[in-house]
Amino acid sequence: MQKAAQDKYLPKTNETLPHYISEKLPAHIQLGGEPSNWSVKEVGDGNLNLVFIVAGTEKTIVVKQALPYVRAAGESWKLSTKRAFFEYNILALEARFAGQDLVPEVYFYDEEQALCAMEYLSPHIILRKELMAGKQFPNLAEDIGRFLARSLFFTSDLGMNAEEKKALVSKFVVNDELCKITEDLIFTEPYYDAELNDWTSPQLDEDVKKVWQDEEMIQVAMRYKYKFMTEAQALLHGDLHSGSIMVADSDTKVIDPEFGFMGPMAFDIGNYIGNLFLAYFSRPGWQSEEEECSLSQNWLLEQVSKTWQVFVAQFTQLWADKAQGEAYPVAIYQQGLGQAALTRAQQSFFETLLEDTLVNAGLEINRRIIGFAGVADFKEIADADLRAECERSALKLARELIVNARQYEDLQSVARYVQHCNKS
Ligand code: SR1
Ligand code: MG
Repeated sequence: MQKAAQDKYLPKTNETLPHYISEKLPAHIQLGGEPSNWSVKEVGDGNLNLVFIVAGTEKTIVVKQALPYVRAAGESWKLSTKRAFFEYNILALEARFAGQDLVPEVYFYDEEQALCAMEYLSPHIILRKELMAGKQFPNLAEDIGRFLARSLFFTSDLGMNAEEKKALVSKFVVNDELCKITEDLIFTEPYYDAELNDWTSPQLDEDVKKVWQDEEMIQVAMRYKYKFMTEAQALLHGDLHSGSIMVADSDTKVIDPEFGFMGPMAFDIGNYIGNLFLAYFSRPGWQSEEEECSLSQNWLLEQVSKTWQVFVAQFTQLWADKAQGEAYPVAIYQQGLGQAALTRAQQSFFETLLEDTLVNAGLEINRRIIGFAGVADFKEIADADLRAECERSALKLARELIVNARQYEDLQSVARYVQHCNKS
């Protein structure tokens, strides 16, 4: 049977959205007033989608719709609208495993329209914007550490039985288009003269050429691209940068998991930490007063180590209390070799994870400075010489993290190197 014309995918507009929503919203979500009087604003400033804020007299909601192309690049860069399916399904899994308090509530999903209606987060603001304004959040490390520990543990072979875990692998392996974007933009393009690359030129021209000739660093980048493509360890958010997190004074919400799939845990952790380092190196562009600038940088460094500490502590606790996967079987450890052997196995697990996290953080820094999709932390520093100076220090750290990750036993020693990059 032919689909009714009104069911076919069509990008929504401020005019068409109210009527559509009024028909779709579940009965317990009432915006109040007549749909024709609802206020609708399209506020999407990300790279991919339409995002509307719809307000009635009683309630406000957010509606996110995938476009059939990359918004930031224009209609010539085609992208299927399938990503709304991944976003909807991953939000549900994150609510189940990480906790509903850490992600927005979803009201409905329309597969045909590639659209999700969800909670309007207020007074939350995008974390990146708040970090650029020099703001600090007392619960941030605790919340993101918990998000990472729970979402990664419960969807791995430690916290989930093999059958359910393999079903997740097969459900999300088809997020191939967005994975390909990550494979190209993070792991490949920054390492050669790719058309979409976009750095502060001419100030960084020589620095970027050096990157393209740096075989030692590029070989590691290629090794981690392969890991990204082949290691289905746990369900990733897939794009956990500071633009995918919204914060209020003491509340944190992780949004936008459309890049999610079953991949290496260190990718999510490294992505987040890499963005804290980007914020760190951008500070001189936002705070010219030295003391204020270094206070804010110190807070960012504390966030890096605290997030990792919370992650490790909570993941270890879950491993003790909730292990039900096939990996590191209970029969071998709790009933066999004993607790000391399990502790040694965990130490080695976290050592590898820290190394991989640092490499991924370095790769994230490089891509945001050399590649397509730079970050506002740097892009919005108007003085290009100052911006390039900040970016050069970040590139120095990125190289160190990628090439020498194994030499760092903890994030405190990484912090000392960061401070050294800042001064040189
Ligand atoms: C074409 S999409 C560019 C970037 O935006 C998203 O937020 C991801 O970070 C992606 O790499
Ligand atoms: Mg996004």
